This record gives sequence, C-alpha cells and structure tokens, in this order.
Amino acid sequence: MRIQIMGAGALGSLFGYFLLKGGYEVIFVARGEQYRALKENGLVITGIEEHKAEVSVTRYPENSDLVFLTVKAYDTLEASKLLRSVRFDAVCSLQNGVGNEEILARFFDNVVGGVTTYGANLVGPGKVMYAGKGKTMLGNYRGDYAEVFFEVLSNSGVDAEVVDDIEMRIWEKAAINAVINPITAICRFRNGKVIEIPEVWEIAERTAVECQEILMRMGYRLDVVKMVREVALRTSENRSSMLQDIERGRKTEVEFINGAFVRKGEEFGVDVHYNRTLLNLIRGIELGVD
Ligand code: KPL
Repeated sequence: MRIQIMGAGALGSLFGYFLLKGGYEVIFVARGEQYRALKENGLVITGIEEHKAEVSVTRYPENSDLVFLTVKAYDTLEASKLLRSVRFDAVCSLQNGVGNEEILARFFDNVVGGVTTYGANLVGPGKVMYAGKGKTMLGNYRGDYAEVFFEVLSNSGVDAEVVDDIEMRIWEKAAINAVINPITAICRFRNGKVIEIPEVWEIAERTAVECQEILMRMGYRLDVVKMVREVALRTSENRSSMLQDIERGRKTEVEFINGAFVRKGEEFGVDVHYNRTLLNLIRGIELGVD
C-alpha cells in the first residue's frame, strides 16, 4: 500500500517513519529546506527511538492509496487544492486546530478526522526528535475509512483507536492547545511552567474555564482545567508547537485554536476575554516577527 504524508514536518515525518517501519511504501511531501534535507540526507529520528532512513520525497503530491495530512492548519485549503490533482482513496487529518476536516470534506468524499498526542519536534531540517509516545484517535468525518487508517497505524506500532465522537475530541485537543500554546509562545517557556508559576496558572485557568463553558454550550461536558493540568505535567519538557513557530519566525495556528473559540464564544454569547487577549497578543507577535 502506498501512503503519502502531505506535510512532512515534525509530526508528519514521525508518522512517516512509523509507517516505513510497518512495511508501507511512504511518500514524504515536503517543501524548502526540509525537502532538500530529506532528499540529500534522509530522515534522522532521535529521542525515544534512534533511526536514519532514506526516504522517498517530493515537493508535490503524487497518486497514492491513502493520505495523512499534517500541514499547518492555515495550509489545509492550499493542500486540498494540490491533492485534488492526484488520485487517492481517503485522507486523514492529524493536524492541530478546528476546521481542517470541514475544508477537506468540501473537496473529498472520504475524510477521517484524527487527534494525536504523539510528541515530535523538528530539531533541524530532516531531523525529528521523537519526544513522546501518545495516543491517536481516529473517526469518520465523511465516508467510512477510519478503520482502514486504524489498521495501517496499528500495523505500524502506533497506539490508535477509532472513536465515534471525533468532533468532540478535536475540540477537546483544541481547548488544551488554546491554553498551553499561546501562553508558552508569549512567555517563551516549556509547557510545565504553565502550572508551575501561579501568576501564569491564573491566566491559564481562566482561559480553560472559558473554553469549558463554550464546549458545554456545544454539548460537550469536559473538565478543561483538569485536562490542561495533566497535559502540561505530562509534556512539561515540551516546547509547544506555537512556541516553536514563533521561535522560527513563522506564522502560528492561533486562528484555528483560540480564534475558533472566540468565534464559537461570540456565537453563544460566552465571554471570551482571555481567548481574545491571547489571540491578539499572538497576532501582534506574528506581525512583529520578520
Ligand atoms: O499539542 C501540543 C502542541 O504543542 O501543539 C501540546 C499538547 C501543547 C504539547 O506540546
């Protein structure tokens, strides 16, 4: 089976590596320095596992059986348009943020939503640090391919599960990201500090309560404060993806995380003061980065 990783950055490359280990033919779609490094030196995995592999890498998508989409949320539309020019059976998003599956479903019949807590950091072009084992949840968003992706991941040693409430899981992860990511990106520290510094935790807790209130209006009863505590503790040494983006002078996914909560909150008449403040601060930092 031929599987394509559309967006072979940190997480995409880690999953590509898992699939290679599982015996699948994997195509890594990457850009810029990452493309050049993967082509010239192969993929280097460090951290929990150490490995070096030659990989098949392209700049543009090719025909395949399945596609894992791991581009940044703000590139989903462009990636969908590129994918429209090739043939494949189904696509599974493993991205951060809310709204990716909705965009994909405008273009494709078989769309699987995915949420993963595996940790991966890009430590240099073509070099990925496998930072944390996690869990990957999959669910049908359109069509019926979740089981197919599940089998592929399970065969590759990935801890995966098919769930029937993927939309809630996506919002759940977005809530955790809405608290940890902008705060760590603004303060430029690792995830653990969010719970260690009382003044910072006060802001984190209030943001979490706002997210929880919005999720409740959506019909999802979740203890966001508790979840944030647990994730910040479990990933205390991680530099959040938003912090990594800011450090590299890149655009962040804040519009698809806090932006999504602000839009939902306004829809429901929930006060989104903290989410809006974090959103606007990150927007400011993005504008200041050149
Ligand atoms: O998903 C993450 C991210 O950095 O995007 C968390 C869970 C915050 C781990 O770093």
